[in-house]
Amino acid sequence: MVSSEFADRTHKKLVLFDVDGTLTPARRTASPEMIQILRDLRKKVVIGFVGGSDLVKIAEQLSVNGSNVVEDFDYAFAENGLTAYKMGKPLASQSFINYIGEDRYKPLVNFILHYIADMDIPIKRGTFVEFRNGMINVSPIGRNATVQERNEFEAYDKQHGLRAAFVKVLQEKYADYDLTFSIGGQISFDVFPRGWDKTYALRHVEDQGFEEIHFFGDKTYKGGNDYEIFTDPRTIGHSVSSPDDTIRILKELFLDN
Ligand code: M1P
Repeated sequence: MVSSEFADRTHKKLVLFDVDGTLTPARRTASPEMIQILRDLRKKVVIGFVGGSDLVKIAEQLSVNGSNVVEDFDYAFAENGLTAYKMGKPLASQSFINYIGEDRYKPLVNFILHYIADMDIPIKRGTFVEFRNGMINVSPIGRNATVQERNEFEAYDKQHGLRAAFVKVLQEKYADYDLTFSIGGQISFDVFPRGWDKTYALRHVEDQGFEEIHFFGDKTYKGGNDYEIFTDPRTIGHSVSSPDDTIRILKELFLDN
């Protein structure tokens, strides 16, 4: 049985969304049309987001006039679900540092910083390693890059494969750490224990009695950070090319009938 908290919905279905490239353009805010579609959708089904970023950044993208994003969605999953809320209330979570331990983390981060220091790329900014609850995020240009600098780095990386080469080195050197390295965005990659990809969020919802769990994402190809949850047997996956494509499919499946 689906929780009585959701008794007002017409369908006992859960619809989960990736954020960047699915609900919003990369690292940008959601359009007024998308916000309206989500409000309409929430009257019919239970909705949630599953983002790789931390909650502060997702809130910047999805909050409307300072609204509380963990209340605008029934489920809010940041950092792949390592930070999780249901109806505005926090759910239990684990942390990357507890899992990996200080003794193993230190050599890993030292190696990453040395590697970035030795990278010869057109420009560097700041915040090369972002330490989050459920993962670390590693960026050769640095997370302080502007939107234009991000776009330029992304294009440069497409040509030179910098992140892919970096990840390969880390996979080999730290094979015994059992980590996943996921290139989900424009300027960085995420590092987290194996299994802590977006399917992690499903453990919060799989026993909640939903008839169907839908997932919408743009990086659904192998190696993309939506791949595991998109292909998971517990979800019905939808691969989208942009937020407009998400709107189109939502209308077709849930709203235009
Ligand atoms: O949501 C996808 C990714 O978005 C950001 O990536 P980037 O800054 O490289 O564009 C990061 O928050 C990353 O953790 C996340 O997976």
